[in-house]
Amino acid sequence: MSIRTDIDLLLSQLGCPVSKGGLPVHTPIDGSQIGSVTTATSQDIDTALSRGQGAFLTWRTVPAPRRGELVRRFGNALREHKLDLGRLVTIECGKTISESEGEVQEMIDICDFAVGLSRQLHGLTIASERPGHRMMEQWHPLGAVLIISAFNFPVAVWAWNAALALVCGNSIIWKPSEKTPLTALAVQALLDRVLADFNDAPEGLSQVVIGARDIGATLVADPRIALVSATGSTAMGRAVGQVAAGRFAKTILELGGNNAAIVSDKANLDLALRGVLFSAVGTSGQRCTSLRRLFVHEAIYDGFVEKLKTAAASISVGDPLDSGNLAGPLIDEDAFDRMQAALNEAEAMGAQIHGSERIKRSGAYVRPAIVEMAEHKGPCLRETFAPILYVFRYSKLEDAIALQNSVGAGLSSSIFSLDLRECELFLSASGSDCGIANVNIGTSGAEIGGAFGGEKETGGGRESGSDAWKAYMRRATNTINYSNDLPLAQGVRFDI
Ligand code: UN1
Repeated sequence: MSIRTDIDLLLSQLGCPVSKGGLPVHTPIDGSQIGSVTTATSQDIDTALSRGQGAFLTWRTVPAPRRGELVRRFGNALREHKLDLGRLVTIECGKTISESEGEVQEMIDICDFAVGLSRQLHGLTIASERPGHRMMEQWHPLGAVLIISAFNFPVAVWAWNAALALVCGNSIIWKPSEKTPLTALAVQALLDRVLADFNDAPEGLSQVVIGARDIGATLVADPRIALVSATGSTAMGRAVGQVAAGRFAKTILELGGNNAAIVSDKANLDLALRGVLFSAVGTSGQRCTSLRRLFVHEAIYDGFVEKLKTAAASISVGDPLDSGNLAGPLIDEDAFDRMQAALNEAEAMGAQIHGSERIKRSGAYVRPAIVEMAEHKGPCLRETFAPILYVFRYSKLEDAIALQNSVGAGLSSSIFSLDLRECELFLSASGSDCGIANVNIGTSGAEIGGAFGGEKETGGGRESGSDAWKAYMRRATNTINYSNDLPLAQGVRFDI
């Protein structure tokens, strides 16, 4: 079966009408066109914003556990269609089938989490300093939430936001990457089917708006959007953050990473090798959590790096629909060019490059590159969305931690060590400065139960688990006087 036929079949199984429009959609598997979609006009955007706002006004009055019931049903629809949706993700963004099914599982997991949360959106009761008074805080729905998602996690990152936003009483508008609009339309079609059978859901509760950057910019600037949750590059986040700040809108920014791992001489080296490889090579280095820099202790450097080079060279890179492959293609030729540019820059600085050969077939298939660097400079200071792992030698852990922290991004990090003091130092206030700091696992592949996001140029936002839901609500502090007096706080007197 051709990919084109496969995709039409998948879309119909997912209940998504095959649309035709002016924006062509390509598969990175062989670069061929697999469809085309319609981009939103300014009238469409205006209509979506008004519908989104109208839907919010109704949805916020639906009891939260009932909102959770909608998300529960959606989670079940995802369970039912996990394989079809996973295959669609593979075709549209090129990650392996196992990773795509994992991505849909991540959607299911966050739905389960959000269902439980729908009965736990609670605030505090606070002791008042005034007699006959009580203080409390409540969390209320916020408004229409704009979700801007990237091609590399075309559905899971939307789901983190959508599931929480919906149980928190908000409406959602999704601006997916223009590289992966079909998965967005398919997911929306699944949700639409659930919504159609759900009495309390207002029209326009969840909408998709397809288009390029300019459409995202129009949405971000509009006062009908209460919260912008954007995943993508630091440059995109800087632009989005500034426009949103100009009108005091809330933001959750989940931007670039330049993630590092430290392999100590006291590590379980076999385990470290596997952890490093998955993080560096998985999703062909196109996760925001992908491992990009590796600090290896000098006492084990030669042996470990030799094994790493051999293992990286043996990774089967090829058709991601073939479950025997561990890595698929890069998203497009531009991504390949950016990888080459970074490698050329490293080479000019005297780095030793192992791997990185282009595999001769249509599509941007490339072997992972292990790049031994003499200095922590140049291309390793920025995120290149490709399987490049820059490797450095260290002698003192404090120095490795300082170098790890010396880049702009602050998303994910890890240490491989069996020495308690080393691990605790890494996790301490003087350790990793990232939003995610792991021990004896790699930098990628986080579970949904924790808050996901990073510091510095990663944008500071937190999504997914823990108390990330609070960003999707507004906090109201209430002071209630049940006495017949009116004492003022701080002992202030105002006698009339
Ligand atoms: C992303 O790359 O934007 O932790 C998200 C991970 C995945 C999510 C990555 N659970 O690698």
